[in-house]
Amino acid sequence: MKVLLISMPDVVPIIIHEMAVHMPNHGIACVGGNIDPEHEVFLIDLIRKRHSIKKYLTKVVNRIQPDLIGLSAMAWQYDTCIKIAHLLKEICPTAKIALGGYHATLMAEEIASAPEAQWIDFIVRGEGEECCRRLVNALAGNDQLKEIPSLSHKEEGRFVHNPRGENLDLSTLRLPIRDKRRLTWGYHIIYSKIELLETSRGCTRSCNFCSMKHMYGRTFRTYPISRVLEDLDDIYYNRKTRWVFITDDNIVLNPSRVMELCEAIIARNYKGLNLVVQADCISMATNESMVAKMAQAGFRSVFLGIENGSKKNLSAAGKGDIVAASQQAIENCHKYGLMVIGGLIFGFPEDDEDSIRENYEFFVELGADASYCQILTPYPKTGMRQQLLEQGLIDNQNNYKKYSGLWANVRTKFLSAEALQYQFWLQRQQVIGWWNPPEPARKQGRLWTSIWRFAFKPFLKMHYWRIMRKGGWEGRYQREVERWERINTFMDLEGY
Ligand code: B12
Ligand code: SF4
Repeated sequence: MKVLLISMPDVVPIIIHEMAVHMPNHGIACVGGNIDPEHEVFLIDLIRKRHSIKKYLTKVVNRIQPDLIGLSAMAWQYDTCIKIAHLLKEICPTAKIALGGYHATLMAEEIASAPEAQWIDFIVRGEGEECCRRLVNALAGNDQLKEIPSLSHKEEGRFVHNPRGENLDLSTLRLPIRDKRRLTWGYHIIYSKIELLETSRGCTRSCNFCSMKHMYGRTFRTYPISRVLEDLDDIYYNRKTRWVFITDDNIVLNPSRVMELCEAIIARNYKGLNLVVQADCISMATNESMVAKMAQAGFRSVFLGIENGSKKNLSAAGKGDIVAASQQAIENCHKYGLMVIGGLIFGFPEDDEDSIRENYEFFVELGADASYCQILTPYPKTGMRQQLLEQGLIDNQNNYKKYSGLWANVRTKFLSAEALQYQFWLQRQQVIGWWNPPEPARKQGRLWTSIWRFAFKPFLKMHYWRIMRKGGWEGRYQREVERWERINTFMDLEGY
């Protein structure tokens, strides 16, 4: 069997320009790596082919003639995913199409009964390695579709959803694909090569805006440390890549394991290794020795879910009061030279103009090095969505294309969705303003931070100054919104 796995081209410029970070999709790499070796597997990350999707897919699919094409999509990429499924059925009618990933998992029943089900043959719910491995074998005649847990397949033209399988034993999984079977290339973080690594899956915390509970339940599973090192060796020695983004939901849930993992990485003596990860504030605040060890092992940047400075909003998010923990976590990170990217969420029911500004001011006071700001998004099946539905605060319930964190799909008790969107943008410009790379960032990238400070920033300031002279803040905002609209509009997919 020939299997082609594809991730979506849609991107969000939440922290930085959409061209500045292009990472490979780890989901398709893991699924592909676990298909039995007698089958041929190819991977495509369409993020690297954003401007020629139809032409590129037509060329590759005609060359490979795959038997199965797997598509991976988050909620806000689903619209593009369906257009691509339609296009692929046109290019290669004999290929079967499987959907996997978050949206397919959370919305399997809805997808199965929607008109677009005509373009889809299978839905893989939850973890894909074992289900897809068996699916490929079944298509080769060596397994039975109806016996494969977590698979949705068609019988007499209608979808049947097999019962969900158990969470996988991570120690049994083979390494993800990063070799020539990956047909797209050029993955980078501000033009340094980057690869992805997974050391654990899941999270036991209870943030109610998060989709993870429906992927793995509230569980936390880890890969054996020897397997993590084998994977890191592949990245470091075979791919010759020094920047590694760790995809774990929350690597620090078990601090003693993090210590053990860091010791093992230090012992391997990788020179120039740079690790980037996301972590929760409480664990980073209460385990200073772990933070110190992480810095020693090569961790350079940490994304912290700070979310909000208001206790009321934190409680609405199911987070508990983490304000003091956020401060301590940042202090710990800075003490050991880790750059902190602080995640903030806006648009909770009680938010008004003042509280949005206060949240940005809170962020500035905290002294994190860069902000990652999103608007509260009612992802399908989350507790947050249910709460907001009950309060009548969701403005856009069904157009998932806008569910990327950049758009206001909700209103608050005091702001319409449009006003929330504008305040979210405006207050950010006024309170946070232009990014001034702090010392930890400058240390990590002297060249790009200098290019930003001395070339891009002055140019952009001049550019926006001209725009604002004509149209003020409103005029500049309208230009931004038009740009965001264009980012994920793919002209060659129009009509599908
Ligand atoms: C790492 C990560 C990122 C990285 C991106 C890495 C990358 N390569 O793009 C960063 C930090 C940049 C990021 C950004 C965003 N992310 Co993110 N991210 C994650 C995270 C933590 C891990 C993803 C991962 O690689 N997992 C490891 C792999 C192995 O697992 P996987 O992707 O789930 O794949 C498995 C299954 O889903 C399935 N599968 C997946 N695809 C397919 C396809 C087929 C054919 C099959 C059969 C199976 C299959 O099998 C795989 C193996 O078991 C997830 C949460 C999570 N734990 O998954 C959130 C998550 C995917 N992100 C999410 C979101 C919303 C975003 C942003 C939109 C946030 C924002 N507003 O900025 C952006 C969008 C980025 C972009 N593309 O422009 C949401 C998606 C929610 C949803 N319902 O769609 C998640 C689930 C977070 C959450 N807690 O809710 N993210
Ligand atoms: S800490 Fe992160 S992964 Fe865990 S529940 Fe909260 S948002 Fe989800």
